[in-house]
Amino acid sequence: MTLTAEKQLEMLRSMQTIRRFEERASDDYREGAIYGVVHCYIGEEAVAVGVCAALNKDDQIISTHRGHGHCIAKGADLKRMMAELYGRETGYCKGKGGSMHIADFSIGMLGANGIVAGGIPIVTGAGLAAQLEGKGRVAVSFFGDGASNAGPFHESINIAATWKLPMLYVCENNLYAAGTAAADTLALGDVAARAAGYGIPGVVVDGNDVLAVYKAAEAAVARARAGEGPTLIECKTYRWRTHTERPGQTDPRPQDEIEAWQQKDPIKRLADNLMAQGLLSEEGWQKMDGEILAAIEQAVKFAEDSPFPDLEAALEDVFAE
Ligand SMILES: Cc1ncc(C[n+]2csc(CCOP(=O)(O)OP(=O)(O)O)c2C)c(N)n1
Ligand SMILES: [Mg+2]
Repeated sequence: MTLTAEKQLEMLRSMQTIRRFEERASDDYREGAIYGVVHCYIGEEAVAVGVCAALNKDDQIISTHRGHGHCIAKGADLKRMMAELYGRETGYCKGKGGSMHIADFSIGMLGANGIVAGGIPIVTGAGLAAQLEGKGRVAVSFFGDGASNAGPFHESINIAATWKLPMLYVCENNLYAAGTAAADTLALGDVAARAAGYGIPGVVVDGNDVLAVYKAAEAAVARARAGEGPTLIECKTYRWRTHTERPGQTDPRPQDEIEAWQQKDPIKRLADNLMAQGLLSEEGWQKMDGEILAAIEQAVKFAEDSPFPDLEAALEDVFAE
């Protein structure tokens, strides 16, 4: 299906919102205003946005430790996200979860997850629920190349393939799991090749091309809704920043590799493409960016103006003792 200009502009806005949100979160983290750990998705925005653009609001997704992009792409509220990062009572988890635990069931965002591969079985359960309910909903698991080597990935994809669950398994192959190169842990060059072992389609997509990601997701969603089962989509991409935002950490990745991937900026690529077609002007792009920055400024102000949770609240919402 050809995407309308309006939809492509929406996708551009969503990708730029992720980038600007994280640039601000990173700055504020380094200044000590944000607690816990922050992992940035910058450089990988086209994956979350391309996939989520092919979903309905009631379709469900699960995220990873690098979760801001998935939240924003699924339509999460920037104010409640920023308040959560700031540890404030108005945040998505009342300020008690931080960056790696943002969830919003009302938009089908089942949560980020600090356990590598931990979200995959959970969202496979959501896929089973979707199948049992029979309303045509699909469930999407986002995970990294590192997670694709963990047991929960294999166990989940096996049962989803066998039971033909309406699912998308979206691997964000950014070539590294923290400091470990995928080439050192992946016997096959492509994670997508593993799909053959489970009897489902596996596709490799340029994860920095949001339109290509959308197209692959759209086909997989159609297959899932038709009752034909899951698809494994591997998006080749790259994170621009260090594994976490903690200052001073070593980054084993070669500088020229980082720079080469920055040349493949997914946001610039879509913006240039829209400009070449006359669907976006330089002024229009500046205006959009200005609106995004203003929304993020408001989100920060909302967070700063919100109280920290009461000390007694530490024992509320706790499900294990
Ligand atoms: C079960 C588990 N093991 C180890 C870690 C520490 N850890 C956090 S992120 C990460 C790397 C994950 O790599 P990948 O799945 O490729 O995701 P990426 O960070 O590249 O997005 C590791 C090892 C963890 N959080 N959970
Ligand atoms: Mg990775």
